[in-house]
Amino acid sequence: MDMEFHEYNFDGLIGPTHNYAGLSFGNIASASNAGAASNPKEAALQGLAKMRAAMGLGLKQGFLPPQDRPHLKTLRALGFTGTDKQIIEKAGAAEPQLLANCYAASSMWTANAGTVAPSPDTTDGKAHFTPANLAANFHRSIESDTTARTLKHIFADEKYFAHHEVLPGGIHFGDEGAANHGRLCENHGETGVHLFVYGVDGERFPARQKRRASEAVARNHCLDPVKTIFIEQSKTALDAGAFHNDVVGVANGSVLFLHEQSFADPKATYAEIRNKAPFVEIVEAPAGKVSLEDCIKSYLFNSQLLTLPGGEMALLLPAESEGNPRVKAFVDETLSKNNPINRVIYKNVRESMRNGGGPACLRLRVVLSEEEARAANAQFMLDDEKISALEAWVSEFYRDCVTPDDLRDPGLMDESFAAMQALTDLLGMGAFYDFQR
Ligand code: SUG
Repeated sequence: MDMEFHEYNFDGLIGPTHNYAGLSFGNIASASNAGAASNPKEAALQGLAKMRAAMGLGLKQGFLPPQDRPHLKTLRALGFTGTDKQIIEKAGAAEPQLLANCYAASSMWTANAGTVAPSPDTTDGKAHFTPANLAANFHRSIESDTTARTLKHIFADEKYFAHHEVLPGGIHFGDEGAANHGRLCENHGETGVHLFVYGVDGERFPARQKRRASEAVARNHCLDPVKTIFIEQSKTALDAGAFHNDVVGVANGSVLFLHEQSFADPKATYAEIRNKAPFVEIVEAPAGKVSLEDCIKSYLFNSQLLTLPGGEMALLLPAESEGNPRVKAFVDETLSKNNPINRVIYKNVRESMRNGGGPACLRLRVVLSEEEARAANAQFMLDDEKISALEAWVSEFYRDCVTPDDLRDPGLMDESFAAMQALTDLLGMGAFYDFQR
């Protein structure tokens, strides 16, 4: 068996209805841009340009397709009847905010699609997937069915891949996927140590990830308890706007890169991490140099921390981080110090950032052996030809402006479904989406 493992980043291809509806309580960017005009075409092209940049570094890149929006199946379940057009008109007149929930392109943030355990870490030697229930926000909770279908479609071979049900129980087992999960390892193919970060409601904002959800995922994924750590997020970080832990920290390989106020009890947590993962290098930003507010605005820690083919690590950061002098200075200092991080690239993903989604939110990491990668559906792996085809698809079908009022126009639905039909044709997916069934 071929034992070479690589990290594949599966980015969310940003969908044609990307808009700013202020749907996510506790996500400051989402709230402050509510009602603004979005540019779906620009958003999707920015996302693809980020994927190109990662590929340019010699990294493996895949993508998850967007979901069908507006989600008519949800609107029908909520009692809106008639033709597709009538459903949009009725919902738009009676409950415009509900309609906006059913129009969200939020499946782009695939760090929230689910949690993944690579095969070197699981007792049955398969890669395990649990789609996230995203119960904390209505517009995100309606993603999980299609996400489950998508993951099974791409990782279909039961010889290599195990799929679990979305966790039951709504917010009692609120699960936000990989955005609150990290994996430390000496090499991607060695058994990893899993960090599961959960929250407890703050004074201002509710916690989305529940400890018992993280525990259930760890059980489902057949992880060795000696290699799992459950960590409480600090309420200070949550209340400052870190609605997911990946806004204040990221783990890759041997490195944990984070803000000193990420965890409720950093001292005990670092001790446990050092005990279970003795190889770890903790690179911490002191609040005196970079405040939590700077982190939330710049998304410094929502970077992709990437192991390059030569073994060194690069940070892929949003342009907002370069624009903040304290953050930029801390990045430069990190690069100059004796640690594996010695490259940085800044990318413009502003359309996503304005809804609180940085580079790390936009990708789901899946560590695969070469054999497992060959067993995955090649349609969702990127090369130059495929990424050019997706860019052409975006340019043909996407609008460059969507305002809240536009969501009431059934014409936007027609365009969105035409785009999704063309995408399923391009990717050989058949009648995949609810609107096609
Ligand atoms: O769940 N924003 C997303 C952003 C998710 C970011 N992901 C990670 N941190 N991994 C959310 O809050 C806003 C949609 C709107 O308001 O229109 C939104 O869903």
